[in-house]
Amino acid sequence: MFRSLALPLLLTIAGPALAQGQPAGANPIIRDRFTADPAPLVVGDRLYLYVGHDEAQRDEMFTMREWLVYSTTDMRHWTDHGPILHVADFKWAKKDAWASQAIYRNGKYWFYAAVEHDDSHPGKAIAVAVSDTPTGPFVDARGSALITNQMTPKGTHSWEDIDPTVFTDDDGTTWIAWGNRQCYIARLKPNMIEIDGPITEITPPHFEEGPWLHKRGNLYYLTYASLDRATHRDERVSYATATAPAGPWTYRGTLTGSGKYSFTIHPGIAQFKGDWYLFLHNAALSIGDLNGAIGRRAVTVERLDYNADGTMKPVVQTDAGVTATVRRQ
Ligand code: FUB
Repeated sequence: MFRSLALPLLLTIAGPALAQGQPAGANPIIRDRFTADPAPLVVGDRLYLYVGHDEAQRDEMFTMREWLVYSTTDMRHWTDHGPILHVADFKWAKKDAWASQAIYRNGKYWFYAAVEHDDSHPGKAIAVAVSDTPTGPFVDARGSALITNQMTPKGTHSWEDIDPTVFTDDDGTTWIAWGNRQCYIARLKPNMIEIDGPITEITPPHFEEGPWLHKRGNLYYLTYASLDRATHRDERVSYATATAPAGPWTYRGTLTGSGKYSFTIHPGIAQFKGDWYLFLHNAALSIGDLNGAIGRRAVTVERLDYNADGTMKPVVQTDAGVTATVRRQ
């Protein structure tokens, strides 16, 4: 269906060499902590990257208590702004600082994230926090969950309502999509803390989790972690396109393979200073005696290119990341 990725014709290493012998900006881009579920947000000439902090010890699955934010102006050098929010800041949540995304609207920064709700609404839920700046401090914007497991009764498992992605269209409507196995979409009210109207299921083929909405030209993209259990053990990234956020969505196939050593993968897409980027995570980082694992991931970034018809060119995950200047045919 798609043109295959042409071999790089030109490779340039940029930026100063790091102690480990990796050029600045090579993958993984954060090396002193395990990070997952990257969500970029461009504000002026700076790109902010919101991530979950993976703190799993030994063979723990996920131990995630807080979200961190980093920023860059050149896609090579990253500034650590520290933790911006702890799961305990949502008084109604029990645990699990899972995937998130921040968006700017009405003069404020809105941060949507998956957490585990307390026993009043069992299951995963989606929280919303607000700040005057992209680096916080963020505070719970509602004092309750925006979306609970009980609001999507079709789902068969308790972690169905995770991984929010938010996108404001040219007409000013902000949409939120989310899900695990089922993918849902709804409008947000202009106050950004309430769902406006119905929740619609838009589950594309092999949808597993981690949806990401973006628009380029007149085309909408729903990019997501996919799992074809008949053929693959680990998630890959797939995508669908549409001419309206509510769909219908047309499946466009896989965008990437699996993240190195990782069951999960999580796309985050942004256009920055004229180029498009695809953020992902893998489990290829070791820190001290802790190796990468399902709950010890590392965020990466690759350039994203489009074909003339709007489809995205398959992305090969590399160690060089954006430090390689790639010219495609
Ligand atoms: O990081 C915890 C969960 O794993 C995320 O919410 C999913 O997208 C997967 O990456």
